[in-house]
Amino acid sequence: MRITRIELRHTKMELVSPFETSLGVERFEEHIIVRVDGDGLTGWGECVVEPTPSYSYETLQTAWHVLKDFLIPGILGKEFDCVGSALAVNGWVRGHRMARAGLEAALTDAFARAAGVSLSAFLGGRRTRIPVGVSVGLQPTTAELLRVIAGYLDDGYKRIKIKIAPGRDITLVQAVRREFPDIHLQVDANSAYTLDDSEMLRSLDDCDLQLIEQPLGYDDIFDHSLLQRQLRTPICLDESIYNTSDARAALALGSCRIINIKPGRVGGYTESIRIHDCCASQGVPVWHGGMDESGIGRAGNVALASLPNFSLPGDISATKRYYREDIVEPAFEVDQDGTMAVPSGPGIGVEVIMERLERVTVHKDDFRSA
Ligand code: OSB
Ligand code: MG
Repeated sequence: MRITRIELRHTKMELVSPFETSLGVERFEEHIIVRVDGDGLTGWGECVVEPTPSYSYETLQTAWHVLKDFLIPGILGKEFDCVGSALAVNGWVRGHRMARAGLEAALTDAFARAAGVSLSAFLGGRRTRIPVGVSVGLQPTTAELLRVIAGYLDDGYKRIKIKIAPGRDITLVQAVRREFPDIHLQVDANSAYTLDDSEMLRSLDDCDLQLIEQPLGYDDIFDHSLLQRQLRTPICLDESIYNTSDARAALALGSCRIINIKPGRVGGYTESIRIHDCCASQGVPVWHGGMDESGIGRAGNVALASLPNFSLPGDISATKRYYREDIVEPAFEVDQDGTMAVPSGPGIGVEVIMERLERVTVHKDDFRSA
């Protein structure tokens, strides 16, 4: 495939309700939508950067810069026989994983379409439906949290993750457990604690949680190993796993027993699959995290999560949990059994509605080969 045109769009979409975590409150999602054209085909990808360097050190501006000035010039106008050969050209770029993942996603969609297969099949996925869960932000009151969770259980979700933060942790979890004794429940701290909080974290052991996600430092592996020794509940790492080497270190040290994989965080599908395979070889389950993607990123997540070792439900929820109107059709839905269908059409398998994409575009830039 010869890459003839690449387009970047800074998009801004309003969430149906504000999403609060230990990192702050979000009312809008601003991402970069990447479009790659070649051989008469179009591929789409979503770069899950945020405007501020909070969850990740990358920002919308750094990703735009790295894409525009390095990654796009590396491949524009060139001919590639597979995704890997296009990635290899930009292999010298260190870090900036979200920027790289957005471009890899668009290229992979284009190559899957060229092969006439779904992205799921192209990546090695086998399942036609995947188990999904929902990530519930911090709420103004405990009563509101219980009400929101009840609504999601009605929607069919079988696994609930709640965000916790210092002062808004054990009492919340106990209240949720009292109200819903049997649900699969997990918590996500987004790095809000230190080893000084071990006592509170140990008290979570009595709440029958599936896992505690990223309790300590966003780039820590060692302290998590000390904490995991004190806990019966599995720790799951999100922020501190950037690549397969980190995953191997974390598993060897006993820093976690489960890993959350997000292609944006680790630099794309290829690295995600390496981590998936590494965990599978050690009997460690993984699950697919989320970054409040639009339907373009969500379609990619669903396809990746159809690989066999994504055995725990992902943070891949129905479109209506995030947006009143998405930029793709059809909308993603969750069934009463807590599963979501994996699109089977070519590539990402959903249609990008250009008029809606245009409406959420704040700024765009377009790069063409001579
Ligand atoms: O830590 O998993 C996280 C959203 C943005 C950044 C980090 C996280 C999240 C979520 C939402 O938890 C997951 C989703 O439903 O997309
Ligand atoms: Mg997380």
